[in-house]
Amino acid sequence: MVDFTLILGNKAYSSWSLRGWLMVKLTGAAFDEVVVPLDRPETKTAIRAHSPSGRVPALKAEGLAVWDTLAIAEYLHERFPEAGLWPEDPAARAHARSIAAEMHAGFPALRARLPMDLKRAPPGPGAGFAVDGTLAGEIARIVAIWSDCRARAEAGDFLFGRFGAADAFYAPVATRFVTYGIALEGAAADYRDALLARPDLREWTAAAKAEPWIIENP
Ligand SMILES: N[C@@H](CCC(=O)N[C@@H](CS)C(=O)NCC(=O)O)C(=O)O
Repeated sequence: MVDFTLILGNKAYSSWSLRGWLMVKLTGAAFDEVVVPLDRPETKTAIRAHSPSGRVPALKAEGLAVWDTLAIAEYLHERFPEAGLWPEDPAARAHARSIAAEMHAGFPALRARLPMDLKRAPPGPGAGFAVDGTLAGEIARIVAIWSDCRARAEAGDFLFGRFGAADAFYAPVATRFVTYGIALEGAAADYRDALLARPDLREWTAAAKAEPWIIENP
């Protein structure tokens, strides 16, 4: 039995923390949480007490710290092979790692203009966020990734069938599409809805809404 502690940022705003948390939840392992409020004078020092990078999430276990969501995914996959973080089939596994890495390394306009904000109320009908230029291209790329994966998936509701690490990497994007009023259709809309219906994401969102901290976003 290993004791895990997951170091997180605010649940309302820290999309990387959400990714890490969903992956640890998927293992079924018990874990403690430490939430460090972001965007404060003491934030960096508080995170560095746990995570040498000064960023969250970080997973503390077995006398070590594992930081960065990709490293956490690989650590959990090795430690809990039965959890299905990555698909069993090698080709699907390579594809899942590719799209997770693409999210990890890319989509700068999405991050800058649509930061995750679970306290934000969705806009009314017809009042969605203005999407143009680079952001439109990034959203089209995400829709293409989701649609392609769903067309290949033989069963289940997620990118490679059952929920795994690749879905955790795209889960915060589903919340952004709702809170910024970005309309989707077809397989991409169905996939967004499957993510949002998950009890783990609902649990995180309820905790996010109950947090006392507010960070102003665009
Ligand atoms: N590449 C990192 C990104 C982590 C990251 O940027 N986390 C943000 C919060 S979502 C952070 O720690 N910010 C701390 C700060 O800005 O002081 C990962 O995959 O975990």
